[in-house]
Amino acid sequence: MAKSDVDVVVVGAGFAGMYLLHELRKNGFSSRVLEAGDDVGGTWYWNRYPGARCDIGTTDYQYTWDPELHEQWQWSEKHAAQPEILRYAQFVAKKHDLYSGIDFEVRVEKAAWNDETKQWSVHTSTGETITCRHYVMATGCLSVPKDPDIEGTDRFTGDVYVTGRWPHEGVDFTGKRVAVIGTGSSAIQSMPHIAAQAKEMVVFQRTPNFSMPAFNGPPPQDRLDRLATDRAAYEAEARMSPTGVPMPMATVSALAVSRDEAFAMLEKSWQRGELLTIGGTFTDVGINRAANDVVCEFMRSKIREVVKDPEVAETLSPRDFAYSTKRPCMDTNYYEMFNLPHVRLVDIRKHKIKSVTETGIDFGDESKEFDAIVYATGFDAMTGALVNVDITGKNGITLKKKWESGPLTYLGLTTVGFPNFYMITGPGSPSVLSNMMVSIEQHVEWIRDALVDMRAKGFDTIEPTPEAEEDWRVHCTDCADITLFQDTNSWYMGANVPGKPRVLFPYIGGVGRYRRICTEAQQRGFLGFELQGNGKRQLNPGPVRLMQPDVEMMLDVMATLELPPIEAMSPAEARGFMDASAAMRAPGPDVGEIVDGTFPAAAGDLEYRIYRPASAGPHPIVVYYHGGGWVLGSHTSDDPLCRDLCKRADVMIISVNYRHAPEARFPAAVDDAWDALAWVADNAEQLGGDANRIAVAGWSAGGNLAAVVAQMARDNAGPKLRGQLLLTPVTDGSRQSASYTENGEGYVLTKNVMEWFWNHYASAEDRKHVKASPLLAESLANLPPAMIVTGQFDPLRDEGNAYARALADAGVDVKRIQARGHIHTSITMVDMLPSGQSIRAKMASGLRGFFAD
Ligand code: N01
Repeated sequence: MAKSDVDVVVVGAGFAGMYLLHELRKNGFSSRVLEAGDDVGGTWYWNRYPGARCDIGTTDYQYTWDPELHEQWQWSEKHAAQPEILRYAQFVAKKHDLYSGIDFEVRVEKAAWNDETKQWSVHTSTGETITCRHYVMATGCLSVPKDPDIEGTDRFTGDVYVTGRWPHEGVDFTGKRVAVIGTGSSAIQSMPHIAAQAKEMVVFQRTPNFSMPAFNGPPPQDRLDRLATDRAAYEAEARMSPTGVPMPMATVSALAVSRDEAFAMLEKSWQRGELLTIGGTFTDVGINRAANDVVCEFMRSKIREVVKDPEVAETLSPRDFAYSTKRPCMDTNYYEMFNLPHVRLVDIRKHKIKSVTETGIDFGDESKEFDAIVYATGFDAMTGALVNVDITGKNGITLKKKWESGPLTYLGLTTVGFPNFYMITGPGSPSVLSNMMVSIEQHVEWIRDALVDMRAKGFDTIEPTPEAEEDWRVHCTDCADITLFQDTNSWYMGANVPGKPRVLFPYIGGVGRYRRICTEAQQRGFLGFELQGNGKRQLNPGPVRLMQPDVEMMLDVMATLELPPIEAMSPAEARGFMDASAAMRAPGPDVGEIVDGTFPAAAGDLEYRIYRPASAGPHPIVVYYHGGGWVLGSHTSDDPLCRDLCKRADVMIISVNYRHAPEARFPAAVDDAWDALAWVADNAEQLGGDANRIAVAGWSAGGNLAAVVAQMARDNAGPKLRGQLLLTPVTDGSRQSASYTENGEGYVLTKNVMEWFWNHYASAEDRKHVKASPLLAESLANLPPAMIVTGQFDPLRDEGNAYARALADAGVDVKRIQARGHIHTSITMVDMLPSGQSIRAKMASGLRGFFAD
């Protein structure tokens, strides 16, 4: 007789529930696993439609936790078919005696948290109530078929099939007239098999999908070789990769090569017959629509190569969404099938389905009879299975109610108000955007480790903090915002179910990054969680330090390059290194005109570069000072940023050079910066600008100079400045603030590099001078309006913020932008890091604001 009070209840006996059961037993937790089906296998138990296969190869879609399995189980193909995957699940369940721990044909109907006993009560379809300390939903992301949402479906008297609930005994369509509704993965895999039997098949397509041939056969030799040589290394790479499948990292933009070259590269990816290779061919398929269009065009050319009727080929060609923002499909003979005389494609955008009738389907101006209708209309994905169970947390709040406007989770694993409640591959985790096996194992292990740790420390409950949940929501949104997903109506966005909130349900920051964040949360004393038990309470609200995904990706790439530290170089070497780096960056947008020249400064002529907008002048003028720690850079070194600001703000940017340290130490740069401003003010009209609308701007050391000359202009009674835009400025060289400790290593501008800059520029005494450390000025009153941008992971963050606060205290109009998840250099990386765009848009709007009369 099974126990009705256990440590853990797990819902679902797919790959997640099975592995969790194994780990719970191994670690001495009592458990009940409840499964609605009559066998293990989860998605592979339910989805038995003909042709069902896993799109992730067998080299990657298998458990890694039992090394013996690799000897004991041999996959027959590159992409395993559903019966083989189900047999594998059964094999593992038998091998590890998992069947004895699972109750089959039991549905969980209700689960409620009792805050007095600190337990969950789980009510099942058999009338049993089970109490448990921890409650885990391992119910899968695509397990609840969605309502087809078509008029008259219940009227049809012929045979009806749903791909996600296929009869176990199979279906014989021989001699039948069959309608298939939907053209997602399930339809694309099953239709060639149905067509092979049917007398006639009509495909009702609402949105065409991208599909590529699976080229099924033996597993790829290169992957087999890697596994044979060093399985552990292969698996470790998978766990830290973006998708959970080891793949070479793309290094080139789709826009950086000719169309022919791009197509040749895509052809190579195509020939591999792997789901993720096409999208991974270039660096920017997921984030840049023009780059994505190259892939779309390639995919459409493939359809035209196979489908003989050009009109049918065009109908099958996706035109209105970016590649991979709807799940791409893998097929065997899908497009070839449309060349068969008994297969017909109906575009229901043109010939709308009016109704299903007793005998068939009325669409367009036709009424057609069928013997069978197959609904391949998809799932209420990610949240369907979770909110279908009546789950009530603290204070009587149900999960369904809490998630009315979209799922809120911390790490996609837990949610506020629901203590000791866990989701495996829940919304807000990589889940469906990853190799599910890798993600399942990671979640199971995270939950196992949490339970073991809590038990060891005597805690009974764990619940995320509202701050952590909000941080995670913001981070997920940041990640989604730089991709193309949000423009597409897909089930990833909840768009396939009427009334579902429109958000990107899975986490798109990547499997490896996600794992690092989850591990860090656990290792740093359950960061973002509150734990209680035995009269003890541990609250560690955060902060959860989350970097913009593209910034982190860039840091990852830089880490692989093992670049020499700047502070180990001579200034000449460092300048050469910076010039070489600058040559590899994206150029930035076109502007109306670029003019180079020189201006007279006290110590001789210095160069400037003018960026003029395409619009008619005279334009407001921004005198811009480049970054580079007073040691590196020139009037052209921030070229992409200057172009971007010129274009966005419709202002003239005059980037001026100044003498550099150590050849010319403090205050040479300040003197030159001042001379430049004075010269621009005197010559504004000749330069084509508006003498009454001048502002200063600068980045880093240039921000320092801009702040200093703004003070000098105030003290010298002119030139009159309309504003100062300071991007991650140096404002105080006299001491190092806390952000030096937090961000002193690993974010490009390090504590050591900054010290190297200062040492070249100014003596310890000079650093305290107000012209080196503008924050130390006696008064900051009467300075021009300021916009100050600081990066969360910048050592200079605190001194930038301190300057903003001090200006505001002195009555100056200050706008502060705290660039979440950014480092010192990332905001200037125009056309390389999309997450900087919104910050630069705000900077441009700040500039416009300075000049608005
Ligand atoms: O479901 P889908 P699926 N009238 O939502 C159409 C995974 N999977 O079961 O796009 C007419 O993709 C709908 O049209 P539209 C995989 O992640 C994996 O095929 O909404 N048509 C769409 O064409 C996959 O993405 C594997 O305009 C209607 C189709 O039905 C996910 O499961 C295999 C309609 C639904 O496509 C879901 O795939 C299979 C209506 N009222 C699935 N309602 C492998 O790994 C919906 N549609 C191999």
